[in-house]
Amino acid sequence: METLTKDIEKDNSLSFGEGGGEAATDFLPLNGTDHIEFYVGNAKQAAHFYKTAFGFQDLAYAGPETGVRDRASYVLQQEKIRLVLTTPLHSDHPISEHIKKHGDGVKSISLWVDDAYDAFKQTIKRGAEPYLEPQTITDEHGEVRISGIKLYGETVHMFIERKNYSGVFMPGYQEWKSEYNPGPTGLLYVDHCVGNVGWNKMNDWVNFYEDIMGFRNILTFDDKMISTEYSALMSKVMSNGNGFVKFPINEPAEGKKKSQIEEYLEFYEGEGVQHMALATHDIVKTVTDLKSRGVEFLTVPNTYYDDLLDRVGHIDEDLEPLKQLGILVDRDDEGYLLQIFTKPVEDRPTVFFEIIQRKGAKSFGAGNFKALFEAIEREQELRGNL
Ligand code: TYF
Ligand code: FE
Repeated sequence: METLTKDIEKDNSLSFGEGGGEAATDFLPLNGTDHIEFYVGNAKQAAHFYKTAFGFQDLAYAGPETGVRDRASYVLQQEKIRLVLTTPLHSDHPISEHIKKHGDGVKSISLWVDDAYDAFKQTIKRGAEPYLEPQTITDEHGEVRISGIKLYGETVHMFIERKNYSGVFMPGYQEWKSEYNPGPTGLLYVDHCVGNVGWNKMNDWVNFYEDIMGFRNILTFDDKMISTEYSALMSKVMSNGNGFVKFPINEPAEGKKKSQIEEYLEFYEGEGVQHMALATHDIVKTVTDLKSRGVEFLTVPNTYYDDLLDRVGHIDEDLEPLKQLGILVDRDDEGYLLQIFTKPVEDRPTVFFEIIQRKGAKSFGAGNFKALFEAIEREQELRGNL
C-alpha cells in the first residue's frame, strides 16, 4: 500500500510540474473526452432534440437495423463533442432499470486514451471498481479497444482507444445520415463535466480522482463561499495532467432550505452528472442561436449588469447583447470567461448544460455563483422544491 501511494506521488510530481505537466509521465494519459453516453426513454426523440435545439449532426446509429436487437443508439457530433443517446427496446433490459430510477441521464463519460487495456490495469491496480473488462471490438474498418470503471452512482468512465479505426464511430455502429440536418450552433468541445455526489461524499471522489486517476484538485469552493440564502454546496474541481479533462464534484451543504444539490439527488434518485459545459468561441452568436431553437436558459436580474464592468474590467464584448441574453462574466488572474446555464433539459430537475467561452480564464465563474444560484433557487421555488 505504501509503495503504491509513493508511486502515485512520484507520478504526480512528475506529471504536474509547471505548466500543467507532461502527459508522457502520466500513468493515465487522456487525450480528451471521447463521448458522453446518455440513457434515455426515447433515443429517436432525444436525437431530434439535440439536433434541432443544440445543432448536433448525425454521425452513427446502432439498433435492430444494424443487428443490435436489444437497444437503439444514436451518435451525434458537433466539432469535438460526441453524444450517444441509447434507449432499451424492452422493459427487462438493464438500461430500463436505469431510466426508471434516474430518468434520462448520463451513463458514461467516455475518455479517449491511447491504451484502453493499460488505462483499466492502472486504475484497477489503484482501487477502481471494474465496469467493463478490456476488450477489442472489430469490424471492416479496424478495431476499437474499450474498458470501463465505475464512478459515482451508476455512472461510469469508459476508456476508448481508437488508434486503429477508420469507421465513423465504433464497430457495431453504421454511418447515419438523415435528410433532416439543422446547422451547428458553434459548440466546440466539452470544457468540463460536473458530478453531484451525496452528503459528505465529495472528498471520497476527490480521492478517487487523485489516487486512482492521477488527477489533482485545482480549485475548491467551500460552503461559506457559495451558499446564497438557500443553495448551499461545496465543490472541488479535479483536473488531469494536461488539463484537457476537468471534473468538478459537488456535494450538498446545510443551508436555510434545500440545497440545489439535494434537489438533484432526490430527483435523480442518486448521484450522477449534473451539468456538462460546452465551449464556444462566440457565446453571443451561439446563445442567440440556441434560444431561437427553443433552448431555455436561466436568467439573472438586470441589476447584475449595473456594476459588471466595475467588477470584471474591460471586456471585448458589447454589454447590451450579454444583458439581452443573460450571459454572465467573471474574471480571474489569467483573463475572463463568459457563461450561461440552461434550465434542466428534462422534466426531472436534474441534468442541464452550461455554455462557456473562455478568454484566458481557467476558473469556473466563482464571481457568478451568487447570481447563478439565486436564479437556480427561483426555479426550485417554482417547482416547490425549496
Ligand atoms: O462547474 C462549475 O463549477 C460552474 C459553477 O450547481 C456551478 O459551472 C457549480 C455548481 C452548480 C452550477 C454551476
Ligand atoms: Fe460548470
